[in-house]
Amino acid sequence: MLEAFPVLTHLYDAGTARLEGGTVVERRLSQLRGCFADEAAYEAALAQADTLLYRVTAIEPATGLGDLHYGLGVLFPGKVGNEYFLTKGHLHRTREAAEVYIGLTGQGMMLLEDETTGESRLERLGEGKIVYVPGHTAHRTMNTGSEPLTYFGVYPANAGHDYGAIAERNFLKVLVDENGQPVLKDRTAM
Ligand code: PAN
Ligand code: ZN
Repeated sequence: MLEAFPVLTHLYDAGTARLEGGTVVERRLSQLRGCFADEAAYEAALAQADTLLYRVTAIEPATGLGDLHYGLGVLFPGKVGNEYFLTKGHLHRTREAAEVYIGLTGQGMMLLEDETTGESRLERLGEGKIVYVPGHTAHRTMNTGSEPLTYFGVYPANAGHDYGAIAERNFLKVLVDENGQPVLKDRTAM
């Protein structure tokens, strides 16, 4: 029946990366305390301004088995010290839940960390790039360019977001700008 069929089409504004009809979450610098490795640079940046780092518009059409949720993200360019602006990062509450990211505009990278082995992987994310995030993998996005990085993510409706586990120990690696190039370092070496 037509009225029971959750066909949803969305207007997506490439300029503002807003998705009509979604739930909008905005994250400012003050909400990312503990995420950046250089704490002094973080406090200095925050004293200047509580900058908007990113915005995600999530669409959750249904919550049954097999349903999908999706979101449009925009992560603005900038750095704290020499560390690129980044998302909080999370594991899915349902650890098996994977996700597909599709890069729409801008230049960035995704840091993937296997929860079981602690192994890290860095994948490019930007216009024309698709990144598959397997289950049991913490994921964080960084903007390494000078334009907003916009991307679209699709995940199972039962995925859920677990921020606590990664916030407690943080990602093992940090992506920094060294002479204009993104370089992945051990957090302990910072
Ligand atoms: C994305 C993320 C988005 C923002 O839609 O939610 O990039 O990152 P944080 O959620 O870590 O703040 C996603 O991975 N959803 O599952
Ligand atoms: Zn996710």
